[in-house]
Amino acid sequence: MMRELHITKGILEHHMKDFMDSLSSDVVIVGAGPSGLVAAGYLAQDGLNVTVLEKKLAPGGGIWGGGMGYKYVIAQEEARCVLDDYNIFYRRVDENFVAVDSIAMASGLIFGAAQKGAKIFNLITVEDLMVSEGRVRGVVVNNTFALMNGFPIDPVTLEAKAVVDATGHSHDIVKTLSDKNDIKLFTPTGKPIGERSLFAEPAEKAVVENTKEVYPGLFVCGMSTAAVFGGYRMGPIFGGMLLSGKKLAGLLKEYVKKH
Ligand code: 48F
Repeated sequence: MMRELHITKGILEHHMKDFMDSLSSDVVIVGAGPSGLVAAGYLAQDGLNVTVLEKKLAPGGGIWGGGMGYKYVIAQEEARCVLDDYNIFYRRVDENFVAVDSIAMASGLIFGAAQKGAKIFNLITVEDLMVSEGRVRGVVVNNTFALMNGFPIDPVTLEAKAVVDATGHSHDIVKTLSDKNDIKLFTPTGKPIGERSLFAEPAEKAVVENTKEVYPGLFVCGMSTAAVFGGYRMGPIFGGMLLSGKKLAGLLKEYVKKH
């Protein structure tokens, strides 16, 4: 017999189990765009406890819309290995580039990261960080609807050995850290430098190079690296995002062992 009670109980029990498992993660990734999802999948595949927090209803960030709503994005040959690891299909443009259906890529990265074991939560906004004794120790989270409505509801906290700002252009997490605390980031000015106009080739290189720790316990990947370290934007070419996520996973595997 179908009892509605069982439906509700099933949802609450499983959600709460996942959320309890995320109270203390190896890595919390803020933002479920391409770079964050790729990092999450590789880290989870290696057995780390990874939590991804996405403020919107649909994870996927800036992938869905392709270029100006035309639903393909481009990836370089060097990044094809990530598409293959996530079983995402593509069509060849020439020997250097492939074209990827943006809807297949967004859904493939989301499903791939979840299937590899990352816990992805939507409708949760990271509004602040836990900072003490010179390092980031976790995130302060709230329900997106509460924030959208301006309700005076206090947030809760999730701790992590490492936190990642994968929030894209807005670099919300690094910005909040820098604005609210008298600290120096690992940038030339000690502050976020700000993103520069579009210049695809150097932008793609820089996004991978600048995937790194920006303050003890806080890492950046994807487009937030440009805002933090003063990189160019690149438009709808996504190889740098995929390779940034892959590089970050490599860095964090070692980092988590030491912390
Ligand atoms: O912007 P986004 O897709 O991140 P990315 O991995 O990729 C950038 C590309 O999509 C594109 C590009 C490629 O050439 O330039 O822009 O750097 O995804 C960032 C995600 O973070 C979420 C936001 O909703 C989006 O899905 N986000 C932003 N701030 C917060 C957040 C926050 N405070 N809490 C939770 N999620």
